[in-house]
Amino acid sequence: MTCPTRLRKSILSLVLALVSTTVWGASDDGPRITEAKAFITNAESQLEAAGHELAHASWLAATYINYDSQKVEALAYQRFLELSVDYANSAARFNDLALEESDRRKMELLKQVLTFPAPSDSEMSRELAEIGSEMSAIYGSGQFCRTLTGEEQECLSGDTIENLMRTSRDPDELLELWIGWREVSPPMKPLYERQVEIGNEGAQQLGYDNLSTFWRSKYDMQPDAFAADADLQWSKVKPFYDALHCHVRAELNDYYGDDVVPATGPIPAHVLGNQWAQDWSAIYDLVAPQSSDLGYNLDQLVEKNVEDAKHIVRIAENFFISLGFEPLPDTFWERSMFTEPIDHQAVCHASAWNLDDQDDLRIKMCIDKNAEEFKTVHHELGHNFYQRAYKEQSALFRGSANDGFHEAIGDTIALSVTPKYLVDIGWLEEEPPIEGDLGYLMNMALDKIAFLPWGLMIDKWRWQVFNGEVSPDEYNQGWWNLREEYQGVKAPVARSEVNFDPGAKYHIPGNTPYMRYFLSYIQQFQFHRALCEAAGFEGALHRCSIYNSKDAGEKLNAMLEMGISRPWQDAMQAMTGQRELDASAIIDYFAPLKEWLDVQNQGRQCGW
Ligand code: X8Z
Ligand code: ZN
Repeated sequence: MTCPTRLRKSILSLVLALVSTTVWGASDDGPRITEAKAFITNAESQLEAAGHELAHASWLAATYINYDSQKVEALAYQRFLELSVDYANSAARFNDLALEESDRRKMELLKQVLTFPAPSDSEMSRELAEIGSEMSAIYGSGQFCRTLTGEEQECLSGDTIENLMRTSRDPDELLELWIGWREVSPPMKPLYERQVEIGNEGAQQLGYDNLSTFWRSKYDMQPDAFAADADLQWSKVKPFYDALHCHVRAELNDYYGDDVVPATGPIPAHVLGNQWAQDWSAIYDLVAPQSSDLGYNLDQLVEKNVEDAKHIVRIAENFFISLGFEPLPDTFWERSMFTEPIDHQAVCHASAWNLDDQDDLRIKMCIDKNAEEFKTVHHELGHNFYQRAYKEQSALFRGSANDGFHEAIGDTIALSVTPKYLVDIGWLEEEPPIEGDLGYLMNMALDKIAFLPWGLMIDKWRWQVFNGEVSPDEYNQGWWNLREEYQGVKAPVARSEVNFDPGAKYHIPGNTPYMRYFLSYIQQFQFHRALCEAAGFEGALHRCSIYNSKDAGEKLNAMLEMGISRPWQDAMQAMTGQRELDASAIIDYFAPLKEWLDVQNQGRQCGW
């Protein structure tokens, strides 16, 4: 039965509501809405111009480290900081307005342009800008000099040390390199402490409790809910990590003996084939399932089939072209840095750039011919193709749906570097038999699963530093507490607060938030699953390659083009049909390996 009285009332309130927004609302807010729109237009064009100036200065500072390039970068950065802080603070005056959704989003994004906001004080902006440039330069020009036989000295760059740590199996050498690289970071400690002080003040001025809440506020959800979701995903993958840790420790104990790798407790951090114990795939040979080797060695295939650094990039570019993307522009090939310069210092840590937000795409890398770098090149090009896909968006919407998306694109493509793909590009004659799959999965897990706790703990440490839970006289202890708790690794020698081990990882002096990689390592399996489905693939996910699939390319591009114009949940839905982060994809991918690990670990004492 209907109810005429209630109906009449609701029609009346509807009419009133319409009148109040269209007539009264317009007379009140109309001019202010126009003002808000003009404010956004100005902000976008000015930030864009200052951003381009900064991008060129930063490119110079990163590819040619010297006193002047640091100065030029710090000055450009100071200008950009002041401008963005100014806009971020001024945006608050439109808080009470009923703006249309996309303008409201832009107002929010304006607050989040910076990673480390400075307070509105030009002296502090200058200090913050100079600290940033100085720390990056210390890291980028860092070296470890060791004495060879006799008096001869050999100085090694961070990149060279990283390569040696992948291949060396001499525990004394590994220890020497591990300690040596960490001599680079103690001078950063006072700089870092001051940077946190200034950044916290800047975040507070923008209305956040501190930098920790500020950093966690960039995910279209409440900051605490974001942290809780990351913990939840980790709790789902942790049993897998524990099983991998258990097996790897047992095999390393077998290989190196009790003195170097005890059979119980955390694993010493220098023997996992990586300077930071974040990717263990370099020790595949030590831990591989003996009866199920993957049947080929990607390091050797790269070495055999690749002419030089540029050639690797061409191969990765070709993958994107096979999906339907346009080739990279000529300027990419002319302006990128592909190898470590021989006559000056540069920051070797890989990165991808778009200097004019249109087609001035570049990568900066010191490419070596090995499997890890082969994947990293795909990773970097993922950034470039994403940047180009969203270039038509307005300035504030040119960005990744959330920062994990940007990190996940190239990695998603690299998940398609399967044996079938290697056959397609002529590197293998035929696909190895299915019996080798455990070896393939082990190799992948040593990268993708081993990474997760590291991906999570770095920003856990920073959040604790930012909110004061870890004070400067506990920086290093706090770091190692988390490394032990999450990764189950320990420092191979005693550490103290004279050390600043966090600073020996690029993203700490470089001020790059790290949770993005944790997200990426979960999301890329969701993306891979969705794109394989779009490509019409049926079978085990780890065998799927989307190479040559225009359908997968279209699906990917539709998401990339959105930039950050919509909440990330919408972008996730466009690609996967899901609206949330979901560890089930990575767990399913590796399920056969988990079964095998559980059998291997029977009778072993796991945990640390
Ligand atoms: O820093 C990177 C990329 C550049 S965005 C090379 N990655 C993290 C790292 O090296 O620590 C990719 C994997 C994690
Ligand atoms: Zn990246």
